[in-house]
Amino acid sequence: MKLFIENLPKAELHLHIEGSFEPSLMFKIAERNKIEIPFNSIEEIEKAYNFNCLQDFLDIYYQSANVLIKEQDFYDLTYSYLEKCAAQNVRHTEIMFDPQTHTKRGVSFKTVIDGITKACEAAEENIGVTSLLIMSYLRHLSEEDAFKTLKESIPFKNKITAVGLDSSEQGNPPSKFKNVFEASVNEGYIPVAHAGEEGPAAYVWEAIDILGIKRIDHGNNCLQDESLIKEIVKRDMALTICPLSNTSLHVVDDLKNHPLKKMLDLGLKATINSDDPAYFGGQVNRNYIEIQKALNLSKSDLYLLAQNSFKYSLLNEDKKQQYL
Ligand code: ES4
Ligand code: ZN
Repeated sequence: MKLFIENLPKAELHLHIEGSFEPSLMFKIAERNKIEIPFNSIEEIEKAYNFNCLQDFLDIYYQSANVLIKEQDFYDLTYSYLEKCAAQNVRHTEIMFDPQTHTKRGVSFKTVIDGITKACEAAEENIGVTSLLIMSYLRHLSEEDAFKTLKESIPFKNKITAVGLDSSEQGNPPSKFKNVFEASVNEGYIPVAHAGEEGPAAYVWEAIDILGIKRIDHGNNCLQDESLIKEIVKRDMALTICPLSNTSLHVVDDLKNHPLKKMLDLGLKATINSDDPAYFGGQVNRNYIEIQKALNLSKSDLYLLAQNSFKYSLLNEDKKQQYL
């Protein structure tokens, strides 16, 4: 099974580039930028990666991003992730980035996007991994702040395919971002959002009905509402499921109780992703391997999940056909 998974061509549809920041690279970049980090060793960092909930994780995730200052830092971060894609037979990836995490600290939007896009272009050329970008708004900040980010993105519009919504879900419903999503769609960005990770099914409804999202990040809690499940199936929307993220953040108590198989049985279009691989104990292939073991998935389940990853990518139809 392990070999079957490793050889399976796949796409990754839910990945935060800041969450791919491995401790070894963090030390290297902190040193060259002469920034103090509150850890003395990789072991100390790994020990700190023990989370009770989403917020616990986010606190450390934003702190780690503080060492990213220069275009080269964003380049190295992104290229190092794309090399891991190539090694895992991940042929295509849709990378989320959080501009506000960096612009809030005085790093310019241009520095962030130039570093990331140059790495994506080089990786496509050198190792054949294709990618596109999803600019994610931080939902714990105001809609006005998201509007500022939208405005900053306009000169780089041709490098960005979609907008997303991430960070602390509870208390920050999709409806808070109604206007900025509408404006983003008017600029040509495809809307997606994290919904139903820690938040209720009602937030998934809002993301669909109010933000008009085309794909649901996580979406686990849609299972609490039968009419919602029906609607998602009817609209043929995919869920980007992240098994090791779910157990790390206690969204699911044990992989053996993960609802993935149930989702497939209900006709929901699930995909397997790593979310924040440097923090949650595994890249995409590890997510496939662990969930296969826990739920005793068959080869045809795995093949379907990998097929879904291409079918529900945001690539235009022509490009998508090359993978299907
Ligand atoms: C995230 Cl797992 C998760 N959920 C919400 N926001 C995020 N940002 C990075 N990882
Ligand atoms: Zn996520």
